[in-house]
Amino acid sequence: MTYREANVPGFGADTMARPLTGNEAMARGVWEAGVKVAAAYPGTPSTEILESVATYPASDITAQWAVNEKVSLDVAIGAALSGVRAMSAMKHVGLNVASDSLMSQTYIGVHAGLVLIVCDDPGIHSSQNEQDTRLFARLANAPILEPSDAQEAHDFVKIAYDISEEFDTPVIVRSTTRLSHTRSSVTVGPRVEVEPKGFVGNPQKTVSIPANARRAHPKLIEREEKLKAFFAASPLTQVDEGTTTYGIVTHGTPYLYVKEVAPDAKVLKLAASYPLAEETVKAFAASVDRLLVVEELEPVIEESIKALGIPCEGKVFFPRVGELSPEIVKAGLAAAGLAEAPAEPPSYDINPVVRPPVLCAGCPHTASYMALRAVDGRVAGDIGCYTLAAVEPLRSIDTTICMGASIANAVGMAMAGTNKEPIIATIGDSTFLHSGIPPLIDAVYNKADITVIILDNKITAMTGGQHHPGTGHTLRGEKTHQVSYIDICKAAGVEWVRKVDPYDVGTLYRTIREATEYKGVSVVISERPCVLDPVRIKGQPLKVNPEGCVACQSCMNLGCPAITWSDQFYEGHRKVQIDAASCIGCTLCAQLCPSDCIQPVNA
Ligand SMILES: Cc1ncc(C[n+]2csc(CCOP(=O)(O)OP(=O)(O)O)c2C)c(N)n1
Repeated sequence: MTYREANVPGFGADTMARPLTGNEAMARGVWEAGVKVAAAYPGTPSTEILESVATYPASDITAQWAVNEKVSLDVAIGAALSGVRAMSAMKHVGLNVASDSLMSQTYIGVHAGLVLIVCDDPGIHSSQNEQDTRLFARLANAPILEPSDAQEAHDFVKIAYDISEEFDTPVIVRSTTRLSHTRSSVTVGPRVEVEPKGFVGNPQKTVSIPANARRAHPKLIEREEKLKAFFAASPLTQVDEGTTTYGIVTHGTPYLYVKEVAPDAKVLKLAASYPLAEETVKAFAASVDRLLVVEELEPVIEESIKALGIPCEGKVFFPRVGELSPEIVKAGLAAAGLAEAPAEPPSYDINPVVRPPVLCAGCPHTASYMALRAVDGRVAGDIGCYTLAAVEPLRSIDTTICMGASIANAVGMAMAGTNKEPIIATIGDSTFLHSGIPPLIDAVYNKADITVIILDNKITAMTGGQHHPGTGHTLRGEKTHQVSYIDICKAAGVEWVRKVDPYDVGTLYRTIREATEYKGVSVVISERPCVLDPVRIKGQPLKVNPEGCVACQSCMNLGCPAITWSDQFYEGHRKVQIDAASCIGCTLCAQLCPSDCIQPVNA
């Protein structure tokens, strides 16, 4: 029996079905739950959650980009403690940034409902790792709900608010790339207005000093036990009857794969890997001859079941890395002797041409990295579109760890002394505001000899073009204060700071060279809007005059997708041509061309 069949309150008034992605469905659930304050920092696959929330009226719900995930969660915490339902959304690695707040918030509890929507990325489609948020939930003692499809994504968000308020805890709703970005039919309902409760002054509860935290910790453990009992009794924890020769415990999207490849199996679908519905698991294990666990990424459920003294098999048959799929689940069941070995993987008769990711035609980051190649120093990189400069042909980044790491990495390199100088950190505008300012202060404070290049393309491009405090616009498009990077740098104590237009190649090269010659912290702000956001830029395209081209490949070094090889040759080498449809007329190639054979199409 599902929670819907059990008529869990809130699901009687279903009105309309519509095709929604998991992210849109969760946003709808947030709005329906009467949430008043929503904040997030973008990150694939979670970005569209807040963007979808912002499609609901501002009079119902505040939707705002925060400068980073910790700020987003802190905003939501402040709102919840002030008595209104609140939401904070982020990708899995965003929770690393927000975790400091979460670890204490679980001690403090909430006043009105507080839900974190965290989207994992099994398979690393667009991330720097594939950490499993369920481990964070266990570490923070925060219950985690794991929907399987868009309908559950919508429903579980609403249920999460009830759990949050009943048990006085923040609740995590965990999605994954597959769920966040898959569209399916979702029955939605109306918004429930929740009366604001106001802030209740209670420092013993809300001020996390040692005396209060000591009292709170045992309560946290008690709450864990109560939540175990809640999930054991709740129709959220679902048993699908089937053959009892073996039973499968599963969760989230893997539930769908299990149902597809083992339709006759007895299945226990956990709505929460943590806290474990222990009594249900015990009864389920006793009802089958053999117990298997099918879970994506870490053996969270498997280890919890084994800790109860119940034998089960999981990661011995199913991989601990990457995304699961029906084929992988079937292969695991076959390895366990419970299914026929799968045939060859299905062929879809598609042989896509391998197309490595590249910076867009006219991307302003391109010239900055060309200039860095010329300097030939040690480059600590960061995360954003510009990370693509790590690969050929730009190939000018030595390290990339996580958002905001570049400047302090460069400080460490300067302290250690590297076999290559100068030492340069490159960082995007959104990333600088996210977590680049404290390390810049640190660099000046500790007298590091580094150059920082702030790649200001006036948008968070990597995740699809979101506003941030450097764009001067809010998520809902209202004008707001626009921060000045020069002022921030000066306030941090940087004495050498210049702004340069990366389309002016000569000045860019000279400025970067001068910056690297300065002793101390120098900052170059390479400023030019992204060619895609907030407006798509399309200038007059350029063309190559084939007579003049000497096949020197200078323009090819840009890695511009508009420049390709032509059929003509010069002394045995291929000449180049420009695709007018892709070219945006940035003129970078024309500036690099030593034979002056690149001109506007209409020249
Ligand atoms: C902690 C964390 N949050 C979010 C992301 C997703 N993400 C990667 S880079 C980036 C920002 C990129 O914007 P910017 O620094 O302006 O560079 P651009 O892509 O515009 O060149 C985001 C949001 C992440 N990888 N890690």
